[in-house]
Amino acid sequence: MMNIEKLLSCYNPATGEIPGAPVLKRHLSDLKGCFAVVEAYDQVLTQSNPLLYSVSAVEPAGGEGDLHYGVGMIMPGKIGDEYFMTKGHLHSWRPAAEFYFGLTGDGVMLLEDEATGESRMVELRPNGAVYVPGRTAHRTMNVGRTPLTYFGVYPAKAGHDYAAIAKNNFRCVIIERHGKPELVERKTLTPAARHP
Ligand code: S6P
Ligand code: ZN
Repeated sequence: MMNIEKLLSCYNPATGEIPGAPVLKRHLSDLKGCFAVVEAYDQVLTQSNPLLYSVSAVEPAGGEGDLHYGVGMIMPGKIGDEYFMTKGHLHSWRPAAEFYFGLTGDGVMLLEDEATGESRMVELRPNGAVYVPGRTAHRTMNVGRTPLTYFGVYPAKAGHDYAAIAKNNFRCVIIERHGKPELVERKTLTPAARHP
């Protein structure tokens, strides 16, 4: 049996912090190529490099049937009409699914089937659980005005594959239209449509 430190960890749902767990922080400069409107991205970056999100990860064991979890916090904000978001990834071990549980704030997840490109926007809210199937790229956005925190549980051997996203990005983009998040195809974002 594992020792008690590995069996129990306590997370702060307001900040996403987990005492003793490593924290990964990503700033705007770490998300080059993620936002659809490059001019808006570059313009903000010339003035500041805000923290977009942080993730604290707990990895009690790395065996075949083990699980890991991460608690993420995404700050509120936008680049043009696009919300602050995560880089997004596929799992290196493609069959690995994942559960996300909303803790605080208002979020959405963009899910994209790797084989078909089929995309869905799913709400991530307190008391809501989002199932991310295997072979599905996932990216999370804060669509509210307060920090979004969430809890994600995934197989220990899932891993992160960022390369596929860096190459092709997601097929769709989630932007704010009339005060609400909307899923649109990236290719429809002509310069005119980008700045209504
Ligand atoms: C891991 C899980 C999350 C993300 C986190 C940050 O499988 O999906 O813990 O790592 O939401 O996203 P990203 O795309 O920067 O890893
Ligand atoms: Zn994941």
